[in-house]
Amino acid sequence: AILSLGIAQAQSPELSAPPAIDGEVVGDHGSHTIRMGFGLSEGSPQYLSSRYFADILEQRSEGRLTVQVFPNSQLGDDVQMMEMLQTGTLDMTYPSSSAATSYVSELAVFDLPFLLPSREAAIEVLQSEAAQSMLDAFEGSGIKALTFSENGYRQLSNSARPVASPEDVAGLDVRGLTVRTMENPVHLAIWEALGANPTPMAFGELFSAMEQGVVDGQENPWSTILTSNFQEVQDYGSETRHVYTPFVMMMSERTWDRLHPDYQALVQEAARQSAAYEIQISAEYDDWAREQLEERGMQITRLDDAQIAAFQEAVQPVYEEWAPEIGEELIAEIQQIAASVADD
Ligand code: KDG
Repeated sequence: AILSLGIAQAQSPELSAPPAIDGEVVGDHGSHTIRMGFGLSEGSPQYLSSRYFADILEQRSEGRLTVQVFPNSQLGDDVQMMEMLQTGTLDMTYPSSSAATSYVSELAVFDLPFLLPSREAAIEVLQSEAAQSMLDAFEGSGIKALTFSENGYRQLSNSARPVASPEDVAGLDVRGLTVRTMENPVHLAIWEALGANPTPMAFGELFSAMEQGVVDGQENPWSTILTSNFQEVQDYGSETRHVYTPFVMMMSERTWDRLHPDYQALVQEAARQSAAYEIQISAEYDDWAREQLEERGMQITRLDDAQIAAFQEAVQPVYEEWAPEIGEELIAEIQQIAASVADD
């Protein structure tokens, strides 16, 4: 039994420890249990940082605020859980921004391909006023958006063939890859432009869809691919970095309104602190995950600048179609923030 445990517990990366919890203990304003659900699994940076969020609340409320974390889509998918927040049947969820564009259309700016050239630029954008206004724009929807954090750069994986070009996605003599996407129209447009057959699907259904051959592939950060064991059903990976996806940590407005203002302030502070921690370990985890995937037999294709440029060119129609919809001004503002980091 001990041996099999050893095998099940995959090696884990060396991640920074969460910062010590400091700050005053908040006065007694009653007890609350907060239930938070999301799609990723126990090993993920998202999960680890949500545990840190729980610890901050618990310690600083002397146990009066407790957080129950439900990973693995146990309570539903991103879209369903946001609806549960609106009706007050769930307190918190933590989806990709891409799942929330029907609430705040500006969030779709993050779905534009090859928009954010580096993590540094992406993080600067997440901390900008423009990003804060996107969180504020949830007001009135039944959802209180607390903070952005990092899902990360999305990479293509598939079970059919190595992919180094849009032609490999589209297939010349063979059919185009069937690629699962999030339920987001910009993502659909990206994979259509690349000649794939995009198939939107909830994250929780993805592993078995790949196992059964319903889809050939999917796209997610290396850390998600590893913590979801996708390498068991995906032989090929390509470092496309085609989209940088944030997460949005959010609470039901009904839950928020029930909390004493001191508790609200604590929740908001803990959300920011745990997001900062998540962003830190997400990068550490992602590098390690790529190595691990290779060690476990995934053949990963790294793309040089010219190869990336070919992908960029192929997805230009996505900008033509979506930029007017998302807002040329917003896109320019985000690009400017990103460029200010690159120029540093
Ligand atoms: O916990 C987050 C997941 O529910 C989901 O948002 C992950 O990027 C994701 C995907 O591909 O669905």
